[in-house]
Amino acid sequence: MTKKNGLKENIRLSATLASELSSTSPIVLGGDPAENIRILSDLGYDGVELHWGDPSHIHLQKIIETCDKYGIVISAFATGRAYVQEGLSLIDDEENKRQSAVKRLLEFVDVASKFQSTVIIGCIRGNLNSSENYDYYLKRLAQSTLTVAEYAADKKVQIVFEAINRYENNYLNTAAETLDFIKRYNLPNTKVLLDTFHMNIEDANMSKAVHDCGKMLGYVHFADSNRHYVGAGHINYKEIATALKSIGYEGFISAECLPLPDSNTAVRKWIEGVKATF
Ligand code: LER
Ligand code: MN
Repeated sequence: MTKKNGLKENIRLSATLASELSSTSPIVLGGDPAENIRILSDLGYDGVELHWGDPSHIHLQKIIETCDKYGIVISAFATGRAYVQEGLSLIDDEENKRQSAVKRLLEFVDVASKFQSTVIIGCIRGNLNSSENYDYYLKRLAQSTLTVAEYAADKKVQIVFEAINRYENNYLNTAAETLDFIKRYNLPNTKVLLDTFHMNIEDANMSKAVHDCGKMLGYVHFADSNRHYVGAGHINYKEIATALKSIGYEGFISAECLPLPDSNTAVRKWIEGVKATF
């Protein structure tokens, strides 16, 4: 594993990139991928996390050429924009729409398999109409996710399922719920994604959540309590770093934070904050 970040741990650092910025999304970099990848490389990042709703819309050729030039990898493909922009949901009551969401994730897996990247399942899980039908919809989510996870296992692509706070998704909010979902339905090749911004809202004890996931932790997003860069809020990152070290975490930690006060400052301060923490 090549690593540029200088941490002694086998942890690689990545940052979120989309075609454009939005003031409400935690995408730290937007616009020209080549320029953004160069900026990440200069700062000592190892990877880039791509946020597009449809993998066929990503100018991958340009991204790959630049990644190769600077020794950067595509850490993960995030898929939530397919829900936010097109309404694709893994629990849709309309079977053809549910299948469209599954098909989209299979397309992401196909692309990810070329780059040994992870595929993130976050808000594409959709939202429940009512909490009374929790078990019914959880089973439907498991059925959808199983199709994706089995396909991904064949292609050696890791799937990570993200615990997301209640104000964005109305189920699977805590680390424990997300871990239990993966285990209960025996989802192959699927691990948990913990995002410190969501954990700060949902998990009573953030380092316990990391310990409870243990080897089932597959990917991490770092954004501070206000969703700014690491160090801009009140999350105790020392405790989280200690927990990650003690479970022997060896995956990516990605900067999924707001581009504030501006993208360049946010990516610089984020990596300085992480290095000061480990
Ligand atoms: C996705 O990783 C996430 O954390 C969501 O909150 C994006 O809005
Ligand atoms: Mn996240």
